[in-house]
Amino acid sequence: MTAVRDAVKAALRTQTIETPSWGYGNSGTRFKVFAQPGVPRTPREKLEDAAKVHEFTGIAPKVSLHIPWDRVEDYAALASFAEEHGLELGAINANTFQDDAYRLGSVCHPDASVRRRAVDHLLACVDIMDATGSADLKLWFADGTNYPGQDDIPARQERLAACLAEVYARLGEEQRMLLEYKFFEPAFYTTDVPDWGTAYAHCLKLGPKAQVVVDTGHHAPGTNIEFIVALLLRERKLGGFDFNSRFYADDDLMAGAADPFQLFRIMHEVVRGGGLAPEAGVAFMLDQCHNIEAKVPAVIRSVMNVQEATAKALFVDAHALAAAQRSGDVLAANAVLMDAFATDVRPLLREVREEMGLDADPLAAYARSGWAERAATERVGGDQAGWGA
Ligand code: PSV
Ligand code: MN
Repeated sequence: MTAVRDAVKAALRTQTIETPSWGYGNSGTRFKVFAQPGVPRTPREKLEDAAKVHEFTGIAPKVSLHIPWDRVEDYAALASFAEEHGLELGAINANTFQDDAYRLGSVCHPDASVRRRAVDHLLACVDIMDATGSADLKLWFADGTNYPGQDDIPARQERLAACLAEVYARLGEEQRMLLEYKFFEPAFYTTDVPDWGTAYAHCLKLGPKAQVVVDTGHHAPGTNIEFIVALLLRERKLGGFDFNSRFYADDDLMAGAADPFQLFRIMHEVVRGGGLAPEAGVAFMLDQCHNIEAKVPAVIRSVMNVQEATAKALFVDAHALAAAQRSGDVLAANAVLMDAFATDVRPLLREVREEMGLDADPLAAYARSGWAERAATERVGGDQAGWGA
């Protein structure tokens, strides 16, 4: 048992989780954005908050940026600021969904001048990656149609392919394009990248530097996400995750809050498919918004939830599982998974943290640190980051 525990601990030490800059800003629904005291006003202040998540969890050294929400004059200076805070800048998320020009779409828009504007933005994001040292360009498109007949479905796919190809050609040796899918919203009749199959087909045509992102909140109810993960890993096309929880739609709640068993099943496929090893290149990102709860502790909780699901997945007895599967023993095979899921990994994770020189309880340590109070006192005036706040 000690050998198993040691192996689990060693594997856990290789995992890092990337947190989203937008998770630290104010957010809400179309009904209301609730501002919170101490919320960052600038990309640097978002990084200061992210640094706290890393300080207390020890496994969140990367931060995804969103452009233009995190626009700054000097991106290299922002990267240095991140480094001074023990962080690295992670994926650059493009935004081709908030300009008036994008009413009918961006890279799939019928008007070539709008597509040009969108591609220019994506190319500018690659310039930013060059300056920050970020390896990943993360693309999610709000493109689609609301009414039958509104536009030509295959023509939109052609436009998408051409725009992606232009951006792909601009990527450097070590850079990747991560294409995200989402089954609906904001378009309701057709969505141009609605599912993993569409994203996969485009990535396959583009080449090895294009991979698919699985946002756990972007599926119809009942979709077997772990199957998608297993398949993409097998095809070496799983670029990463946007973890979050959903009850109904793209809820963006804390990862592991709604359905920790699903998160465990996903992490089991990751472990089974070799996706935990850093060389597999799977980016474990969060894509969340904390509308009613305090943001930094919510991100800490989410990181811990992903880590717990990973630890449980690492406790799956692979030999016993393979033996049960080979002999067709359905109940035994299922029991192997359920035993791992039922393992209380919290004592082990406390040990891992202490071995890393951290407090065993990240949330209590954060609360004691006084950071929330300090931010609320010092971050007064100016415009808080977020939508509409
Ligand atoms: C919109 O659905 C979204 O949540 C996508 O998942 C992106 O990853 C994220 O926003 C940031 O653009
Ligand atoms: Mn996402």
